Amino acid sequence: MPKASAWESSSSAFNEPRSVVRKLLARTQHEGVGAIVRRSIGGLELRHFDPFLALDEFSVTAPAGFPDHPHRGFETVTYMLQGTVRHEDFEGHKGTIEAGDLQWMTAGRGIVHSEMPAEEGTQKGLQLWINLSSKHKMIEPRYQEMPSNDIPETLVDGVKVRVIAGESLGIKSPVYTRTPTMYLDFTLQPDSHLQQSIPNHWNAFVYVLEGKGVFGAARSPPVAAHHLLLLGPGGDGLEAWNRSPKPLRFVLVGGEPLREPVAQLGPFVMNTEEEIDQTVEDFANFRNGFEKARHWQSESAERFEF
Ligand code: FJE
Ligand code: FE
Repeated sequence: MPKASAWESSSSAFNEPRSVVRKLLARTQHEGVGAIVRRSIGGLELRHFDPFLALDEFSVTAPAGFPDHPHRGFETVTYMLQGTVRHEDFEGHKGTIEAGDLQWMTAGRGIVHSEMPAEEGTQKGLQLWINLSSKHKMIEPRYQEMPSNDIPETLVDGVKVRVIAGESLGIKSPVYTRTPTMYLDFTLQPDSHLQQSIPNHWNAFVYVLEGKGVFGAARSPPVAAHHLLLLGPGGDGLEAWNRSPKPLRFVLVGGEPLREPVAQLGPFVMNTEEEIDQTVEDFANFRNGFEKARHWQSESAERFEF
């Protein structure tokens, strides 16, 4: 038997690589209160990418942040890159999300919470919004939280992966994805190459965090940080190369499309306009999951009096 070559041993088998069908630069915009986000999914250029509703690369420096606000009908996945965010919700669930940590929040029928910087300096991270199917929009809220040390990680032939959701290079995340989702954080050293399988029929994208990478086809031009790449529907895997002298870091995210109508009003995402009207009414009247919003405000709101 010949010795496995570098890329064979760092690969996961697939038949046909997917190609990049669209490239989008995420420009900065203001969100929350004084916070800055690079929004790639969820903006005017790309409204949704089923089942994904939004992808924000956020940057917050106190006193900016995301003070008390509601969510209904989807999940927010917060993955910290730098610094610390403090969160608290109307049920008394609170804590900090530090660099490398993950918070997978299923808002379901309703959450009201705040997400604020917890340190000096700039806090950075990614927040992904994943839609829930009509069957699951009104489920009880729940959290899955993983401190950095608990996120499965491995290094094979210059390719490091942190498995936020799904499976890669022989390791698996314990996170339960109500909407079937994969979420992988890759760092490729110079001259390394990756092959990662992606389920057929799933929508999938790459978001580049650092460095420059070649994705999809070996002859395509390198792509720099803050770009979103949509992968085509054909094929069952991603091929990526780092031919630059610096590390390349990107996330690969995929999900099974829900193929349902989306009605959105800010942080409320339902299937129909009637359900959105009902949600606005529920929130205003503290009903159907928003009961605890009546007498709650976050400690940060008390401190800063927004
Ligand atoms: C917001 C609804 C929201 N991007 N990235 C409306 F939920 C939000 C919001 C966020 C957010 C929070 C974090 Cl920690 C990271 C985010 C939007 O809280 F800004 C508006 N306008
Ligand atoms: Fe939020």
